[in-house]
Amino acid sequence: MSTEVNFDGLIGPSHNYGGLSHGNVASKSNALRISQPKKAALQGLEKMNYLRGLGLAQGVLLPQQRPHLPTLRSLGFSGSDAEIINRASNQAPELLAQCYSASSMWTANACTVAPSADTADGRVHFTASNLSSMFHRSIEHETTTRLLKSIFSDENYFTHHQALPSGVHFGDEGAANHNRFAENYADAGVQLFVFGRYAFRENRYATAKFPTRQTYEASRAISQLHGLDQNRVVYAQQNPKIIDAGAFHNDVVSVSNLNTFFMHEEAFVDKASMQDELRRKYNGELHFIEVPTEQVSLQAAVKSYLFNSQLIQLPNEQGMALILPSESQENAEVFAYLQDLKEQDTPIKHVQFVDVRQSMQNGGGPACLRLRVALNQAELGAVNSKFILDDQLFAELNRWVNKHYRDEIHPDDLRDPKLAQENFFALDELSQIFDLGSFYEFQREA
Ligand code: SUG
Repeated sequence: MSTEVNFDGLIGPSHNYGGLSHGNVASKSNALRISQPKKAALQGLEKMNYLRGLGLAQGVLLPQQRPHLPTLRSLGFSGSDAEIINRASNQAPELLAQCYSASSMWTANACTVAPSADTADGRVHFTASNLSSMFHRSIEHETTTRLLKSIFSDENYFTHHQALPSGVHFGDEGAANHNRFAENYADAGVQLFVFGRYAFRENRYATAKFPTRQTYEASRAISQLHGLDQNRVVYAQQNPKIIDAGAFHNDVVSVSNLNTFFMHEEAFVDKASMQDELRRKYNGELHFIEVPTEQVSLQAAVKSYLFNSQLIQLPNEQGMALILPSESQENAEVFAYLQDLKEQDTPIKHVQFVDVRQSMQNGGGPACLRLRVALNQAELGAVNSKFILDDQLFAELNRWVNKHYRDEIHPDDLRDPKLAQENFFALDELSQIFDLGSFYEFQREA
């Protein structure tokens, strides 16, 4: 027996709207608005608990240290914490903002995971994503690797790889561009790696104007590191048109679960070959649910995040549920499509909405906030159980958020060293809740 555990990113106390992601429509259009970190984190926790209530195992990944002062130090800012912040805020406020993003909340980008049923050595493999395309995200992977190693520490079951070499040629955005198909989570699957362009080979199709964050070379390297059988791997290129419409990751235009692939009809450059190859390698029945442009335009798909939903398997033969952002309920075009979908005979039997608006305004829907890890019973037993949500942890994290988080952060608040101090104080207590010792850099510097 295997299950899929969703590890959601706990939204950090510095959640703010920096407008940092070129090509991410929501991040750009909400740039410099006032954020609500407490509300954001509580919305995230509610979503986790909702999925747990549906009978799914739910995990938690911790926020990273922000502001990330080690990065500012490496860029030549020196002195005490307050001095570094004052200097950066006077000389380069744009760098301070880069080091202040709570972007590690979007754990679909934390790493790529290969379940043990697919790997040559029978262990679960993890590779933290280098996130090279966006500077504020490129500083996540070291801490991500450290965190994953503390949760999945048993080397009999788990293997961790360093992030790929940095630089845009090996730009890797993790599970957000990766799908896996299998009849059951325990079965050997077929993995689909979606990329935006070739970095070294000539591109057959025009490439997008917006950043194409994932390269073929990165996807290929991950599949090799994870020891996958190439006869059970498919690589497919995302449609540049859709990247330019704002789908900076493939999980903005498709989502899969087990034998089902829910996608926008324009998501791929060569959909027919991708589907043929998947069918051939899968060797079983696959359900493709394609949403036509006629019913849901690219703009509506990107605005509503219809596809950035979680497609989950409910227990007790209840079928699959699509867990969507409330923005999909409010978009007339998308909502009409969903009514239609419910009438169709597909594996998707339920449609539910969750409110993660604070994250959505930075371009992160329900699916961005979670990392899927398929585990068998022995592997699940080897996971650090502190990171699995139960009533007690849910209550503890709500208490912690309510105690430490600000109601609002205005972009200018980042200039105040007091905010950094508050964040570090909160993270110090968090590391104790999870028994992590001196996990954060500021704890080791003291
Ligand atoms: O990388 N937004 C994130 C959103 C990531 C969504 N993830 C998936 N689709 N899987 C990004 O663009 C915005 C931060 C800011 O502007 O303050 C940001 O990083």
